[in-house]
Amino acid sequence: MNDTQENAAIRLADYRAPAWHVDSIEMDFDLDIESSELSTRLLLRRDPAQDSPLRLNGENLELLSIALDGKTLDADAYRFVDDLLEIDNARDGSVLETRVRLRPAANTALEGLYLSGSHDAGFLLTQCEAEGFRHITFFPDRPDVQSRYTVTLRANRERFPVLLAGGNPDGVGDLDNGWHWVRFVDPHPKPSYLFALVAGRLDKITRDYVTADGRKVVLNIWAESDAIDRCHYAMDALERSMRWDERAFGRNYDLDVFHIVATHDFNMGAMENKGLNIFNAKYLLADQDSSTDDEYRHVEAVVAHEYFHNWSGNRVTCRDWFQLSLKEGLTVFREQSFSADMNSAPLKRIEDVSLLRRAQFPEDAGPIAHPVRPAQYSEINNFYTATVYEKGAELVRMLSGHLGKQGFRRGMDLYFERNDGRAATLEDFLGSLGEANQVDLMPYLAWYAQAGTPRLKAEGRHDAESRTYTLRLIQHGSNGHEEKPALPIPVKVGLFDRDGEMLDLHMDGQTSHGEKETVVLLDQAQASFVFRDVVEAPVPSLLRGFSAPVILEYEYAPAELALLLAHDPDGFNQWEAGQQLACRAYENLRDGVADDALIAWTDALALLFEATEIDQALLADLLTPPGEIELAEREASVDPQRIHALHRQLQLRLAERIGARALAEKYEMLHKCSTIKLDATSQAQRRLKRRTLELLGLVDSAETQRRAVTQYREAPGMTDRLAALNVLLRSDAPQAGSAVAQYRARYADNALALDKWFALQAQVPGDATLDRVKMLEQDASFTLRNPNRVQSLFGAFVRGNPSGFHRADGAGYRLLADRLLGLDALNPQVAARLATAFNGWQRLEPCRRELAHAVISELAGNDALSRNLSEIIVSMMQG
Ligand code: B3K
Ligand code: ZN
Repeated sequence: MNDTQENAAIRLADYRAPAWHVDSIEMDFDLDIESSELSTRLLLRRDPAQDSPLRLNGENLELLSIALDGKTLDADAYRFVDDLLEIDNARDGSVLETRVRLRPAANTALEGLYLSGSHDAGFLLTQCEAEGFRHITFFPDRPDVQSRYTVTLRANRERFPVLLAGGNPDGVGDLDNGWHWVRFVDPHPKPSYLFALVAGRLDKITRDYVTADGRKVVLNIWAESDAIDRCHYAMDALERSMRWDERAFGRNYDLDVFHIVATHDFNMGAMENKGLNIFNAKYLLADQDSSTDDEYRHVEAVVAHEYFHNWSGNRVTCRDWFQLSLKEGLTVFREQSFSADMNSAPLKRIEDVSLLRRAQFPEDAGPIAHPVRPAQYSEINNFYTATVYEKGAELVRMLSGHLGKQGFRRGMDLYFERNDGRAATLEDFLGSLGEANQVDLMPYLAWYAQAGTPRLKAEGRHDAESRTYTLRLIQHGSNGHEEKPALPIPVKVGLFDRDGEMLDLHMDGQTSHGEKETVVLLDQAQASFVFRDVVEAPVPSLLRGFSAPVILEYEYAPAELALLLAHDPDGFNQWEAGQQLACRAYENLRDGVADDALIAWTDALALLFEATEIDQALLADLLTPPGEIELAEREASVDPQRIHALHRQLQLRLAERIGARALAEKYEMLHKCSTIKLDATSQAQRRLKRRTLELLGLVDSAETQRRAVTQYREAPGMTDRLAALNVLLRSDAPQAGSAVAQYRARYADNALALDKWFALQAQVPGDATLDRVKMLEQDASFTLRNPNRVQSLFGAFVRGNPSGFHRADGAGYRLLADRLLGLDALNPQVAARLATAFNGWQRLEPCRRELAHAVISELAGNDALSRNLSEIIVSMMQG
């Protein structure tokens, strides 16, 4: 993102260490729904090397009183202007006391202290990352200021029986008038963004845990009473995560209690506040009647992610927000490694790479592209992106691959040891990893500094006489015209003979003689690598395991991809060959000049469909070609509706090739063993069953609709139920209406299940869906105030339904723009995230581009937009 509002931009290059630190902070809350009051006492420490006045951040705060070193300040001894409180005469060791009033019920932005749920039944909670703490009290709200927290919560006992904050419990007691108090002390100094409190009526489940180093910990998960029974899976996942981090990284938990709280009103997935994680209910609650298999896995992954932050983020935090990927990329990588260990590693890799291509590659190719470590921002909340998270995780994966498992562990041990209690930088990270292994990893910094997906061109040349195979690799940046420094790109390579056997690899100067797979490192613009004793021209399997986040360009013949699809023993690479072949098949259909790839792809999959030994979940993924968003990335002029039609045709050709009968038999076979169990085999069967039913629907509509009705009625769990409803909706089945109504009634009281109901309907392809979306907005349960609901209706429509959103008449763009305005007034973070759906508009075909441009320019001309939304819209106009 490139901000032209020069003065609003915050730059990495301008970083200065804090002039004032806060060694300890005491917070005393008097909590209530409409109005809460808070007294804060800061013990200040001055950096002797700097001479700036004391300046504290504060936003939307009503200052009730202020005193320095015990004396109330005169009005001319401080100034509160532009969200900064400047105080005269503070000195090293001064104590500043402020009292402020907060309005939680009126806080619709869900940042700072706010109310979740209704006035009468809801509870209070906080969200501080990135800069929410300044909405709670005056403070140097930046992650390199770390303090010891003592937090006392006071509230009416009946209305707020549960009072929680991060840290260890340090006393409770009764007060007058039916109020009570609870105190927490956190022994670990922390940045303000990790502060949290929760107050209200909540139930809990609890478990005792003993860490590998012998600490007794009480684990509590809290939720409203109607949801508490859906927290058991998360508790198991938490315990698995804690054990895994002890084993895999030697990291133990470090407080006496660990709380997780579920809320339905949350701007993102979850938050790793020290000792008091707060979760979007979507990533915590799970039960078989209302959660799909995918959702179970997401709960496990997010519970792990937030828990892992306790070390990668909390004990070692970020010096400034430019280093965000230091904690996020690293923690995503740690979560991915955990999930790969808990589930199937190749399937996890397929899921992660698909997400990268669907969410991060388009981001990197459009106007909001930014480096993993951005150089500047206007609103930091706009930088919690797929680039910082997912690409950031790929960079850590490359480093871990470079060092090997043990070397990476050695490096991580040194990183944690050296930086414990510090606010660190990416240089600190690369420095520790490198030093522990006596290698220089600093060249990888180039990856953190440049935006865009690099392209890697590969060419192979076989020389029969010398029996050598020369692989030439050439890298170039994403947009060609810009000169970018060369990146270190690790390329994992295997070679296949024409029978699909892997060759033993021999390279001069390499220790790994005779292995089937090796990693070559391209660390300059281009280089050649020579393999010896290669008798015939091999088929190279490149970038195995997706060893670097690049776009690979290699001129495979369709038959070569089919060979890899049939024989590659590595599940990820097998899938990848199929994806590349499917892209070529798609181009066959689009261009109408050849059908060699189409035939190769469908033939290879028809064979695999009959294979008995193949993993059923992998087969389901193999039978799924790249989605419409990925296909659009390959086009210079994008017509999303044409892409949708071709994508459908591609799958139709596959279904025809496999044949209605084979599909029906497989479906029946899988349907017979329907179960509610969650083990890997049962999940795999459901995944393949869903895919089979979808393909069958393309060749035998009426029969499939009948099957889907039965499946919907008899489904033992949500995975089957939702899959059936989806097929009914997408095939416009006569039975769809009653199934939709029945689902609505059945889950009237289950917000997360209703979210899926909105999303499924919003994602039905085609022009008619826009009117359906407008109708769904009228549903009694729809509200712009709840981020999950907004996401399930509008997010699903504008991001998950390209052919519905990109109507040729521009009505989708108009609808988005209108709702963005309403949403921005309530919740700027959610509005800004939704607005990124305009990404890629410059590559639309001319008519749609013109319509999108008109709508975006109109938004850009609106000077009432929040800083969040405005930054996104301004970037869209610039790209
Ligand atoms: N660290 C939080 C995200 C905070 C987003 C602030 N807008 C969750 C996570 O990545 O674990
Ligand atoms: Zn995170």
